[in-house]
Amino acid sequence: MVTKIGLFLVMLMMLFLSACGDISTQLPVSDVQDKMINSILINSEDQVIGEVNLSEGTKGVTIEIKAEGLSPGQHGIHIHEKGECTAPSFESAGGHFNPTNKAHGFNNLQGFHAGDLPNVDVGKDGKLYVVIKTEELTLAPGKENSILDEDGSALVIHEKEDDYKTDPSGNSGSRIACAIIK
Ligand SMILES: [Cu+2]
Ligand SMILES: [Zn+2]
Repeated sequence: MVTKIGLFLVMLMMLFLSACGDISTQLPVSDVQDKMINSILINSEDQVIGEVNLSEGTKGVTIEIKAEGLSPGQHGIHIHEKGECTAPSFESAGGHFNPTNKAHGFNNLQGFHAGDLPNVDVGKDGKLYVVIKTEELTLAPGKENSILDEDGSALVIHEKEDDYKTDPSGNSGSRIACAIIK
């Protein structure tokens, strides 16, 4: 509410100022729509194995992942709470991003974490290309569900598939790849 009123006041001010002809007549465009995050994905040996691109539109955040050198099959992936990817364990990224204090998993009655994402399927060639959309997250700073909070966040790929119900991490095994989101 406060931010809405604040935004309204800023817009009024912009209108007033542009009416004076002192500044550009171009109206301010929301930076949320334009924000794009590009990050490298590293494995537990600290080697670059791909990239992660995030953008935000009117319907939430789009996460694009390109990677290679992964083991074929289903893998759990999540947004974790801290923007730190220290190999080999990636424990530095903390737990799942969970601003609403829920339990883990889409099939958990007390769930789910805002950072929970659907499993991804790595091909027999070890390659992954996937685009995931989520309305649970935002890149807009200052919001409770912003993954661009003070310490950033991280996208983590796990060894095994997420069972969507075991708290706190879906029994998805160790962390095998990590990308900083800052
Ligand atoms: Cu995870
Ligand atoms: Zn979770």
